[in-house]
Amino acid sequence: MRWKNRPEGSNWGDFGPDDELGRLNLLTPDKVLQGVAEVHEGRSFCLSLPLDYPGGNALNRLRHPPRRFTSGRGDKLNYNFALNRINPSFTDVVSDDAVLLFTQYSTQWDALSHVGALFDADGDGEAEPLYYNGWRAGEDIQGPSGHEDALEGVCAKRLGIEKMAETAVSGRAVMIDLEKHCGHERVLVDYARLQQILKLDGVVIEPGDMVCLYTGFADVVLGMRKNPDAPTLENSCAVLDGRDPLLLQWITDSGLSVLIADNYAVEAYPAREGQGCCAALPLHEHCLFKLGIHLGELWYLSELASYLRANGRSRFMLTAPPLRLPGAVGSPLTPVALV
Ligand code: UVW
Repeated sequence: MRWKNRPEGSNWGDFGPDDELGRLNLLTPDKVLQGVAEVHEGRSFCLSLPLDYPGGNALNRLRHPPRRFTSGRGDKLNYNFALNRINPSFTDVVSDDAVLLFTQYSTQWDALSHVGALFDADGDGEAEPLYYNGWRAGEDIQGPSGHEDALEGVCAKRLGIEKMAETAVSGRAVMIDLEKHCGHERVLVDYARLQQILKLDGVVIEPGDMVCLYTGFADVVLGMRKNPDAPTLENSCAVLDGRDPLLLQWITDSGLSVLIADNYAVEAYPAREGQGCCAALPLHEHCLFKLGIHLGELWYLSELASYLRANGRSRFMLTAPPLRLPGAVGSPLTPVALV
């Protein structure tokens, strides 16, 4: 056993001592069939932003837009390259490219290795840096030795995003339409407000459902046409109140499998002030560290949300695997909804 004590409110060990999937374990074949049962019209929705949005780095100064390169062929660029240049009888024209991508710049999943916490799991009186299920920073999740470690170099040996990809992330999803009730106003949604909205809209969440929060934030981002300004980003649209213990308890009790939003961090960041020493990202701590709930951020939910709103529905089929990129702590993706 890697730990003697598990964090209060955590489910460490419940899915097995070496589990790396967390609540993805709830995406069972039955859950996929429940998702399939929501497909009535054969319409599909792309739930990704263009990956060069939000544009610039006003949202997070450490994350930069994708940069695209082309590979070389000797001193030539391997782009629009007519192969008759190497053999006059060839008729092909080829292009190759490569991308430098910050995995959490745009539409993304957070892996369970994205945010951990200091916690005394071995009972020696000293907190150590750990991730979900007690996997250890520096041993199970090793950082690169510099800025340019290759993929096969040191990286997350446990809890990498490829574990999520291997499950194919498919099943029934439920939309909570916060934008309908809050507009584009910056509203801190706590447990009471969330319950009110669920009741008003008749939204029911069952264990294993993938939960999506539509806030309108991605519409604000798209409207700024890749030139966003920080104050608008910081003051637009609903965010969850990660400091509300009742809201965190609801996440535990609902049995939701993953939590997704079209906003920056699902929760308010910075969070409102906490008491004493605590997580800067309390909902991240609760979901990624304690319960093994992957977080989806900056998804594009607008067209799907307006379809569901117009049709008095909240449920749909979702397929949303990340890149199967060994050891990464997050990933862009192109989620697909079917209704
Ligand atoms: C923040 O950076 C606030 O959130 P995330 O890392 O999950 O995008």
